[in-house]
Amino acid sequence: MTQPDILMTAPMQPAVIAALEARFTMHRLWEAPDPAAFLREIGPSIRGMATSTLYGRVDAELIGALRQLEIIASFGVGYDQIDVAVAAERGVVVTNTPGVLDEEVADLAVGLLLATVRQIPAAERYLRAGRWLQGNFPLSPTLRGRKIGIVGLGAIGKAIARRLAAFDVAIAYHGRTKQPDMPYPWHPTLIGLAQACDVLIVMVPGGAATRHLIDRPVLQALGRDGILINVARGSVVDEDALIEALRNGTILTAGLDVYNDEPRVPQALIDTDHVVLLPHLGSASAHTRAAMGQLVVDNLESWFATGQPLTPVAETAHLVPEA
Ligand code: NAP
Ligand code: 8YV
Repeated sequence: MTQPDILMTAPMQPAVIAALEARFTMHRLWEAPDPAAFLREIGPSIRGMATSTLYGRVDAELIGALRQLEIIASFGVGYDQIDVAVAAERGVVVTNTPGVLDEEVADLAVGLLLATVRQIPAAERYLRAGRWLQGNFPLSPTLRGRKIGIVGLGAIGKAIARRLAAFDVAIAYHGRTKQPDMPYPWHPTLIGLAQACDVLIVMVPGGAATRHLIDRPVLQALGRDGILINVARGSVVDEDALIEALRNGTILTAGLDVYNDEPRVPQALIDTDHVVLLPHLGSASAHTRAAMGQLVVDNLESWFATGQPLTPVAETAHLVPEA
């Protein structure tokens, strides 16, 4: 029996490539000297795609070039880089990697919060520069007595809230819908949450619906003692407004894992000593990245063996046949 043809858009871990090559005929788009010519040649035979945010947009043009495409298996839980509306219209199922990374990303978010409020990276730079010999590192702000607002109390937001319970801080959240089974106060508006809190942790999906949700008025509402932590997507925060707010003291500081134009980070942020900047590390442990890669493989295998994907995204779940 012939093996289905799979297109991998950008390099994944060697174990994922090996697992897919054992079961499928794999085509490597990133190695093609002329991707357009490559797609014209192999596009008509492609039935599955393995992709990730590393590749960039999976748009109407790419989906359109693959006339027999049945499934797009994406590495990562956020899939804002995929034009899911076009995929759904074409009857193409999209899968992501939820569940296997929640705890890892929540660990990172809490670590970033602590690093930011207690200025851990700056303190380490201070020691390494030999400055302790001249005197103690200045006293930092504190987490004590803070009210933490989680913007997007989904799978990862809840894992963050569970961890924060141990820090004896007040927790509230904003999302489009109230979650009655959650013990934390819900704020129907983001401005309301920002006014009530002095830390915002952003954990909503990216994409058009959440673009610049964190804007100038929200930062003003967060206030002079406010801390912004963003582990979601760069697009959710108006980066220019944030830089201005950090510069003029509208908010105290920020801890960021994600940016608008990764891997390019605005020089104004790099030059701001009191912010903590990470290079999109949320899920980036060997353990969790292996689990995410395995779920990409499992989704493709399951689809071609049984017609059932394991973790279809909501927008294409209706395309999955009844089991
Ligand atoms: P999830 O379970 O789908 O939760 C998303 C939450 O956001 C939901 O509670 C949802 O509540 C809320 N939400 C969605 N749209 C909203 C809007 N327009 N306004 C306000 N709230 C909104 O997703 P997750 O698994 O927790 O992941 C969240 C995101 O984190 C991912 O999509 C990804 O972009 C990002 N992420 C980043 C990293 C990293 O490495 N930095 C790693 C993993 C994930 P309602 O439906 O009630 O609004
Ligand atoms: C990954 C992520 O860094 O899952 C997500 O949405 O942002 C991260 O886990 C990313 O998907 C890797 O391509």
